[in-house]
Amino acid sequence: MRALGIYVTLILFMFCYGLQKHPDIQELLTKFLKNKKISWKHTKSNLKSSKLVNLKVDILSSYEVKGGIETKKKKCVDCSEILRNNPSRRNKDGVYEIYPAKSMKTYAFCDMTTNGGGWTVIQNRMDKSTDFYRTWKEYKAGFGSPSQNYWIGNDVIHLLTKNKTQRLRVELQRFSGEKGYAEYSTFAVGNESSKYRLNVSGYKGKISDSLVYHSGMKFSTPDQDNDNYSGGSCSQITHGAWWYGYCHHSNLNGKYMGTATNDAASNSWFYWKNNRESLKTTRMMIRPANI
Ligand SMILES: [Ca+2]
Repeated sequence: MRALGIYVTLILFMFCYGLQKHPDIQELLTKFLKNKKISWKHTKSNLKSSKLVNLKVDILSSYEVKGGIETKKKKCVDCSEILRNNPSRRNKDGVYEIYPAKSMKTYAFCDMTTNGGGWTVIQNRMDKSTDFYRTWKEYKAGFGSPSQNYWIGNDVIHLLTKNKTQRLRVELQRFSGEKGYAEYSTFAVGNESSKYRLNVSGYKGKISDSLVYHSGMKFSTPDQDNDNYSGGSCSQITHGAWWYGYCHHSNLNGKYMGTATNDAASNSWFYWKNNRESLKTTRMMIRPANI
């Protein structure tokens, strides 16, 4: 609850007999401020005019009112809901609190700018300070820092994509500085029992599609091989965690090389330049399709 101390002096013309508090003031102010808690006191009254013949007196009264405006913080499911409930957040990118489920609070980076904003960032990489070669449990729960390098967590991604059709936007930057993006009209990840199976389709963008190949695949980590390659673990071979098939067309959780190294283990998006060049920055973010 955010309490806002306020001081309001109301000047009211009243029609009454003698010096007394107006009985309806508290009710009026409560309604006006939509408050639950208000304290008020009558500070002064001055005689303005009188008609003694009719025993009627006009009083100019002042009231000092102190109250807290009670703003019950809404628990927003994702960044699009934050923006819908608070349009002043537009163009204010940053880390916000979200509630993918009623009892589950987490922090996400919200892109409140791109194409109208409201994007919940689920993956972000900008340097090599965070290791992305991690276990199933770590990918399940998420890791890193939302304002820097992070994976929001497979459970969160599942919760955010299970009820509403979500759009996915992938934004990439090469070490040369060149930028590009891909968008998908449908993106969903199943629950843990499905091994976080990916469902993605509807590509459009500037960097060619390198993800639809992975649709229908299960998620794999170094300690869980759920890929289609019987000769080994794609996750271990290509140093990442992804929806590997036989093995990958994209590997955004692969190794951050620090230079444009062409390597199967690098964090790459193959069909952009037809190579496995390590990328300088990568971002995956989702937003409901119907906004
Ligand atoms: Ca395998």
